[in-house]
Amino acid sequence: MPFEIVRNDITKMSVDAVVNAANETLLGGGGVDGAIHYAAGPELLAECKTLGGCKTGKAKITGGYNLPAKYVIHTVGPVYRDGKHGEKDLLESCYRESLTLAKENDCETVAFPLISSGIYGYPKDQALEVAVDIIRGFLLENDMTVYIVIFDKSAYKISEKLFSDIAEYIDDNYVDEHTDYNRESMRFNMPMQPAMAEEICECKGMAAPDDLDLKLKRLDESFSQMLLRKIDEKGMTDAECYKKANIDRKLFSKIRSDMYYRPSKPTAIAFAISLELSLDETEDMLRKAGFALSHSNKFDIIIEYFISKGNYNIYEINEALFAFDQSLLGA
Ligand code: AR6
Repeated sequence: MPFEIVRNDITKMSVDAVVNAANETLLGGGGVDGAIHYAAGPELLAECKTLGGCKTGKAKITGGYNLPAKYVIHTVGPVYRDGKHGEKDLLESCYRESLTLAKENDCETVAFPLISSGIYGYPKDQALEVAVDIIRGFLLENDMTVYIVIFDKSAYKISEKLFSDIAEYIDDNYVDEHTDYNRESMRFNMPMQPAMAEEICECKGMAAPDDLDLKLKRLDESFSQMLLRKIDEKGMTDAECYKKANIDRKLFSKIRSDMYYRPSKPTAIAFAISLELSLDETEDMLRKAGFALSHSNKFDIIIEYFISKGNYNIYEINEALFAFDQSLLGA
């Protein structure tokens, strides 16, 4: 998955580079900075001393020493005052500069903490929004796996309004398996097979009309075939589709070359989101992979919430899924 939000201690991440939320001296401090220096050992400080500090919004790279990561990218986030002192531009610059350094050093995997959102006081929901925006833009042009590492889940915040809207939607729609039985059994009913439908037409002395013919053929379509057809119909390129789906190129190639590929449910939904399918079309696509959306599952209700609102931003959907402790969309 090119972009992922994970709960972890960043010093434990086995990635090419971890990003450190440092200060302008680059000589260590509290928060994630202290944790990284502690885990990397004194050689990290020795190298940092040779760097001559770093300006706010900029980034510098060192070795990772005793960390599982090969490199540490030190960036200095802004101290948040009131949001009117260029804080957002500076924070955006931290992510951009860090990603550029990672790319220049051939990193394939990079892990970020939520820069400035601790001691420097940047509101967490806004800090997350900035991080996701810049990372998303970067991943449209570059192949890399980027993690946002959340240390303390209770401190993780999406916008209050979105959170309460989704919570309300879940409350309104969440039903236990029992009450949902009828609906579920209807959803899981097998679609009519082409031979069966043809037989019915024959019995009734009817010829199957052209559009029925087409529909019947589509019943036989595999997930992979439907995906490729939809990409064409939407006038998208393959790359546009898999990037928007937060799916990496390798997995997409596998699906493309294997007509019978069975994706996981989050992968199948990620493609439906990327293609901006309606709820019915999404159900159709899921069925091809052997899945359905259900009201006895929070994950499904959250997906339904976003599709029904016409919001197909997979990054926002993943932020919300993470906030509700659900698995994320993508590979
Ligand atoms: N792994 C992942 N995230 C962490 C970890 C960890 N081990 N520890 C803390 N966080 P902060 P800032 C989260 O305060 O706001 C230092 O003294 C934390 O919950 O580390 O940019 C520097 O030297 C928060 O969400 O960085 C500077 O003086 C996020 O990391 C100053 O703090 C950033 O919190 C920088 O402040």
